Amino acid sequence: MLRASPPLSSAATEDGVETVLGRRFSEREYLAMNADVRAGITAGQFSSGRDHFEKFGHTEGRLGREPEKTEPFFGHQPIDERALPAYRAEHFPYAGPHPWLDRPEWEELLDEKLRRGEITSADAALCRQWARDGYLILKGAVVDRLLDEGWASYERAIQAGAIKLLDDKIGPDDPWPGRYLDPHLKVPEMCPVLRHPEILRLVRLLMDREPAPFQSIASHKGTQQAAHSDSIHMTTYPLGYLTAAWVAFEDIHPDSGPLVYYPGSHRLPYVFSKEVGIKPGEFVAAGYVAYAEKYEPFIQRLLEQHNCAPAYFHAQKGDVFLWHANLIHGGAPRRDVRRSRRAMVCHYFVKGAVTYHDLAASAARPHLGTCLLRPSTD
Ligand SMILES: O=C(O)CCC(=O)C(=O)O
Ligand SMILES: [Fe+2]
Repeated sequence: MLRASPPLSSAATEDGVETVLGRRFSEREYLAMNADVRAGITAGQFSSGRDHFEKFGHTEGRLGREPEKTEPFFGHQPIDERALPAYRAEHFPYAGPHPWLDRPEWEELLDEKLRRGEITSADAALCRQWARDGYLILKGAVVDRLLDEGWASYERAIQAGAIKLLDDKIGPDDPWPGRYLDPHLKVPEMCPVLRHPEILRLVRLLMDREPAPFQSIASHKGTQQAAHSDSIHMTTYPLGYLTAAWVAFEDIHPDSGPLVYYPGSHRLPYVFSKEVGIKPGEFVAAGYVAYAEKYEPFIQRLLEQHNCAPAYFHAQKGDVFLWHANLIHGGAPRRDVRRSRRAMVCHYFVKGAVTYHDLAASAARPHLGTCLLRPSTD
């Protein structure tokens, strides 16, 4: 079979990323993202992913969108980030627009969208559930093939030493390693999960803005994380433009320490570092000590005061749990430490919001990588 000759614009780099027809191109990522191209190579139609890209893919948007352009800030009240004393919630105005399903008039807005034919009645039902409960469960949203390919590649990267997991065992019976932040940066086969069209579509629907995938975390086992809202870790201005998606890579056993959540808790007030007495700089100096001593008990009391009852995500493989920026959740105790709980959690901001970490008092920049196209200025 003929090998396509490299175009003059091609420039290979040490990690296999090339410039092809003026675009950043990686054979491995391209094949991971395009199952039909893999099939075409097997069938002898193309000699490689690059061959397909040069002949067809470059005109078909196969590398995703053009490098992300920074979208203009959409908040009602602009701020000068350079003048901020610190990236902490108390330094941002309490200004909107608040996410449409968090507004008091959300039902009118929803009826209007239905009347104008902008939304289907099935999606309207999802929006109502989101406004009321702060979460959605998508049964079987991710097909086995994507999960199996993603996890197998993750395991291969671990075996090859490209990904190093912390030991993080909670006892001699615990066979499972610790979590890994942003596996999609090392394992392109995880990108189709992070950028799953149905997850992105729903984030777009719920936020009424364009999603910006921010971070992924893979784990073989339950986290036993105490109840929290992600908004102290990943904060937006205007507030509320964070969505999380927890994707089950296997059937989840109730004893494995499933995701625990508190339906309706997204309507409780947002709790930030200042409210619980964590000083700016305290996290950088002492890590999670103040968080464990001040924030976690505060949230526990809040849940008790409001009689919030826990629920557990007893997922089947391929199910996805989407949660609101302020839904309180955590990891249930691992009653049987030998049981795995393979999952990847993905966090999405929206384009045009200011994003930061209230707890760490620092700006949050997207962890751009293999499947998150890097802006050319980066
Ligand atoms: O997977 C879990 O147990 C909790 C994960 C979590 O809280 C998060 O990633 O935001
Ligand atoms: Fe969380």
